[in-house]
Amino acid sequence: MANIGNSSRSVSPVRFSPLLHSARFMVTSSAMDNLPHTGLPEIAFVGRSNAGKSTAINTLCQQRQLAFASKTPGRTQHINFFAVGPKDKPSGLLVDLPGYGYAAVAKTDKKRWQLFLAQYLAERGPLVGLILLADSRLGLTEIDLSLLQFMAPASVPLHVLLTKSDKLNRQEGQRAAQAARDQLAQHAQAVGMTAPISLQLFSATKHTGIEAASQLIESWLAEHQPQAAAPHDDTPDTAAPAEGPG
Ligand SMILES: Nc1nc2c(ncn2[C@@H]2O[C@H](COP(=O)(O)OP(=O)(O)O)[C@@H](O)[C@H]2O)c(=O)[nH]1
Ligand SMILES: [Mg+2]
Repeated sequence: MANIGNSSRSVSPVRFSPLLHSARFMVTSSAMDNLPHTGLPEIAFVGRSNAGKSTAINTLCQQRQLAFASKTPGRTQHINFFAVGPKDKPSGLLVDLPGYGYAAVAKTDKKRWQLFLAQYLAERGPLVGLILLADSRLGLTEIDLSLLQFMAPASVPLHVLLTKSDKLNRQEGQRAAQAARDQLAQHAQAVGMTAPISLQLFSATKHTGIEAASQLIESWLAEHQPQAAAPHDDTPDTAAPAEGPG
């Protein structure tokens, strides 16, 4: 399993992603049947309420209020879409999925959102990567791990951000990361998930792991850009490239 950005104690300034910085709100959906159809690859952020999802999205995008970071967890029951890339030619979408597993949410609501997540992860064609956020002090819970099962048929890569790592010392952080890696490996095998899984520590306050996470998100989107149409060749033969193969 990849070991991305596990020790970001560098003193050099964090390089934020200009692509992610370009994120702007596009649309809100409330159900599976009214998700936008743009043809753009999308990356979804998911996690238990209060895991630090909104804060992570805002930090990765260097925007204060792109995703609303609420002190009252469990309130955002909508799916927010953000576009990234040039205004006239966006190259991808970030999707802020509703948080799950918050005790104060009615049982029926919980069920409804679990069903939605299961369906979204299994059937959402444009989904090219999932970012799962989990509080590094709590680790992965049963409901986090159950996502792997929903994802297995779709073969979408998963990247886990263990958030709020500023709350742990170095050794605790390493231990938390190792424990989560072991859990993921075990669970992936059990449900037959073969897509890549990676994990890193992340802190919005200390800016830990920003670069690794940004780079991975960028690479997922880059891999899924629609193929440019073959350029119309009106170059004269004499202007053929000087270098041949080999
Ligand atoms: N110490 C610390 N607190 C964080 C960090 N990220 C989020 N939080 C806090 O965790 C709480 C939940 O964050 P939020 O982004 O709203 O979680 P969400 O429900 O998953 O969207 C808030 O009080 C945040 O200030 C972090 O990196 N470090
Ligand atoms: Mg939130």
